Amino acid sequence: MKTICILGLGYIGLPTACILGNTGYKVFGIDISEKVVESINKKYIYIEEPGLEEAFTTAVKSGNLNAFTTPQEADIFIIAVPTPITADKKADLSCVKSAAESIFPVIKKGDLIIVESTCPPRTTKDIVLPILEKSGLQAGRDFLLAYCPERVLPGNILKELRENSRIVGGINEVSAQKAKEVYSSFVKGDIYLTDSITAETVKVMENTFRDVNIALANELAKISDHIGVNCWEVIKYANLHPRVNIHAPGPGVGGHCISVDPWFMVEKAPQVANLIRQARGINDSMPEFTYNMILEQVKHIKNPKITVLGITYKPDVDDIRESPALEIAEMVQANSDLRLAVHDPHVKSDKYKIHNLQDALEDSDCIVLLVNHAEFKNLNPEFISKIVKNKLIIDTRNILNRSSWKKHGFKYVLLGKNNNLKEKTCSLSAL
Ligand code: SAJ
Repeated sequence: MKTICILGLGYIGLPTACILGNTGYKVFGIDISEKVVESINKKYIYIEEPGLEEAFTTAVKSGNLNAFTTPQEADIFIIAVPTPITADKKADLSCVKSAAESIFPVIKKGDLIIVESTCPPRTTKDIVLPILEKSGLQAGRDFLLAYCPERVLPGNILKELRENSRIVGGINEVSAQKAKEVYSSFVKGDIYLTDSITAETVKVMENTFRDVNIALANELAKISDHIGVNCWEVIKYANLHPRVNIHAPGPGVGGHCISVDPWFMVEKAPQVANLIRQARGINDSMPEFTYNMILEQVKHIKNPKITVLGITYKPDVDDIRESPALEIAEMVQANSDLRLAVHDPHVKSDKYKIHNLQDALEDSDCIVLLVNHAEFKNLNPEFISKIVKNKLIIDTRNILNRSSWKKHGFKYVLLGKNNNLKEKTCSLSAL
């Protein structure tokens, strides 16, 4: 039985470890956090992700998944640690570097090392390779090295790990071929081989594509305010064109991927990466734009209670990393003229006070829907109208039924539409 060490047991490393443990590998899950390691060895799961609990239980019960705080000898090593950005928007590669540092003492001839963490192009060759060669072994000859980015969507990780196609970039051909064999054991999608620098650039550009397109939608939302159109209706109709796909505007772009990775391209060529930098700026401006919408709506109310619905970075997950919704909640909290109540059915937090829905809504002056969790699509305006103090709701995701909220006396305010404009367009669906 082949052995695999997976370094980093987070949102990518843990699901990958479970799948590999259930695919005939003996997996050593490595994490520097003792809490994480203890939790796995006690068979307790700490990440909310559809299908993960079952995959985890099967893997640990079979004895094929065990966790450690330091790397063990193995045939294959997968590095799946975070790559955040520093305050000056440069890639913080300290976790990748220390993961590589931690394995060079245990690697042996014939081992394969795969980097999965999203990295600025050239990281595998220029940073990871020299660290591993401190073992005295030569990369590409004594040990193999490849970059294979994860491309899975949080909230759908298990399914996408199995079904998505993969891009495997080797530092040489044999490295790419050997890495492909590992993924072939569980990936149903196609596996493409290339060099490590191309694979790194592909990964960063996928997320950059999203970021730039979301920025376009957010800019449209701001412009729509000036024109007096409903940007959601504009997007719906524009996207009927066979070659147009305007993304959805919102209160900002969050998560540890799309809001971070484009900076890796900027870092590589700051003189030319203008569009990418500008897109980041537009998306980063959305929390403040949304906060100003709230201030505008409550400016006549004394010490209003603001009910924030959702603080995760996107719907139906429990992840609050780089969350624009959380940033907005913090802006509200920092304003002593406002009172904040937060409800999020997915978040348990020691740091933030999370109310149940009823408490969050009671005596509220302004409800702000920031995350399109499935639960929020069924909010009952009739019931809510009886418990709030002031009937005002701001929908930043366009998921609520405007007419039913209006029917129950609410002022319904939508991001991306000039809400003060009384003029009615002749378009029926925009009314
Ligand atoms: N968002 C918008 N408008 C949109 C789409 C998204 O404002 O039209 C916002 C969301 O609200 C959220 C953020 O963007 O705050 C990111 O959400 P997401 O669901 O689009 O993506 P992530 O960050 O959860 O996962 C992305 C995925 N990349 C792409 O779709 C190109 C995923 O496949 C990657 O594996 C993941 O990044 C990663 O780990 O890099």
